[in-house]
Amino acid sequence: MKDVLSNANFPQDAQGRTYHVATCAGQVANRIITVGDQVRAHRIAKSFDGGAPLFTFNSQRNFLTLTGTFHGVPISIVAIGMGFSVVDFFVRECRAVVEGEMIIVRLGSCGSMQPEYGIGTVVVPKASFGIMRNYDYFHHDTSADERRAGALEPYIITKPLDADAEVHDALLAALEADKPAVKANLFEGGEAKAVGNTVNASADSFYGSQGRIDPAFVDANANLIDVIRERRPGVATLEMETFVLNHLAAAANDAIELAEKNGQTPVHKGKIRTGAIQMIFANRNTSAFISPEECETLEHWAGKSVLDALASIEIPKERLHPHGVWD
Ligand code: R1P
Ligand code: URA
Repeated sequence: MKDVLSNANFPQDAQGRTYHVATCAGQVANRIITVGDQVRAHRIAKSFDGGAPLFTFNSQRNFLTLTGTFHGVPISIVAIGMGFSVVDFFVRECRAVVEGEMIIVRLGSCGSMQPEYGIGTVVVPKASFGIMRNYDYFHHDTSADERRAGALEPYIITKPLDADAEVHDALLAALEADKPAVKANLFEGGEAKAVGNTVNASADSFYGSQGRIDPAFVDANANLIDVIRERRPGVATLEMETFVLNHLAAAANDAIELAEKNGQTPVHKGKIRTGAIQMIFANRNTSAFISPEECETLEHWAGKSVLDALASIEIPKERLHPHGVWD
């Protein structure tokens, strides 16, 4: 690290660059697409006006920010890696440098829990819940009786949190408007299809808390998939970030409402709205996994659709960041 940072509570350098994402005001747009994978980020950025971003920065902590315009509308693509904690870094640090309203859409891969959604299906969830490993269950001080009595369960399953309804509808409409023609040998012999109004589960691991069996570890998850299906009937997809994104948006919006209720000025003058598109890479019903050609087809379709959807959602001028690399 070469920059001098100050403020241990929220470290930033003299230009206002944050510690991990390492961008400052004017480098990140109000509309953001977040992905796990840097290859996907660069692929989507090819659809920016002029075929390239206006601003590119890959931080020392591997958060890649690409900001450009699409049909003249400023949009940032931020590749964050995987898991709950990177979503926290990303949302808080981007919130700190963007004034006004934010619309954040996650474009990620996922596993399918529903037999009718195979490889080639792209899902737009209306809500997401969390699945977390309950570390105390595995602690050596926890008695077998506590485990048997169910006083401690190995996985915590949260209540669902909604995505923004307008963002959901715009994403689904954009996907449906631009469905790709698909070669017969792709997608388990089926077509590329978009499905909306589904429920997602975000887990804190690709492995244990998604019910994958690994004899090298004690995971107590042999029946986890059944438990998830029983507690949250209709759950369609499993991935690792969307729930935390919805949670942090709700926490930010609650902070604004609380400040206003107490007659204070909120730190930021705009709410965070969220949505997600999830591409099925792993079919947990058939055990099929996506091929590189299928992946490229889905990422192209879904990436272009998120750009179309984000550009179509109005943000009033007074709730936009006042200046940026897009001016
Ligand atoms: C696991 O392979 C990763 O893939 C999914 C999960 O949420 C997790 O991040 O999303 P991305 O493809 O966006 O990374
Ligand atoms: N990402 C996940 O988190 N799980 C899957 O099964 C596939 C992609």
